[in-house]
Amino acid sequence: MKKILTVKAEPYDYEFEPASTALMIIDMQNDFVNPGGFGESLGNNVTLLRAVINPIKNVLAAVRETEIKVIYTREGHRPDLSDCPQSKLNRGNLKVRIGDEGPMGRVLIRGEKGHDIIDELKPKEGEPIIDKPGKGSFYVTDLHLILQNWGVKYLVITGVTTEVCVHTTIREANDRGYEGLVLGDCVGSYFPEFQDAGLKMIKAQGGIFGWVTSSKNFIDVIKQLK
Ligand code: C5J
Repeated sequence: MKKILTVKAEPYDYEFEPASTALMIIDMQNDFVNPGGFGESLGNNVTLLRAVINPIKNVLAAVRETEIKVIYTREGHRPDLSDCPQSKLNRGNLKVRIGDEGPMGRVLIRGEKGHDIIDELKPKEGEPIIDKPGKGSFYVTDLHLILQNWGVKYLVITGVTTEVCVHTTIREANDRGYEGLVLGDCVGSYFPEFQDAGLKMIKAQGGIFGWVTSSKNFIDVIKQLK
């Protein structure tokens, strides 16, 4: 028999089947979250993003005790930049551009320290990493294929940044028929006003893109699975 759990969420309770659920951890990379990375070189304060590390760590620990799957993403490019559109390279007329040498190696380049997942949230064996060249996790990746092969319908979404890669991903997921739940304290933005608006936009109009809740609400419910 199917086991269905219910989490208090907005705009209304979120029902999900743990066996068909995956936790997504989006772009928790040194380049976005740590000082000296791409995010900071754009003039951002990384402290706001670092606030999500502990809540995600707690969710990850709880999820790893259950049958819920875990999947990571990283934004970045091939060393020869052949998968990076010229528009993305040029945008912003920046001092430090994608592919340039930085304190953590070449910025947003696969294989470099800056591109990798932060030490606090390293994936375990069996938790795939999707390398994506864009903001959306589905765009030119095998994410959809993996989720379909796993039989996943419910996506619990965490990571950075709220209004960019998290938003693009939940919109893409929504169009593909997934039921997305964003854990509000596990997604972060460099801009408090975008964090606020970003979460409101997801749950507006009856959950136009999905649901929003807290890590505590989610953990309290999945504890029942132990
Ligand atoms: C950005 C992301 N903000 N992971 N990437 O460029 O949200």
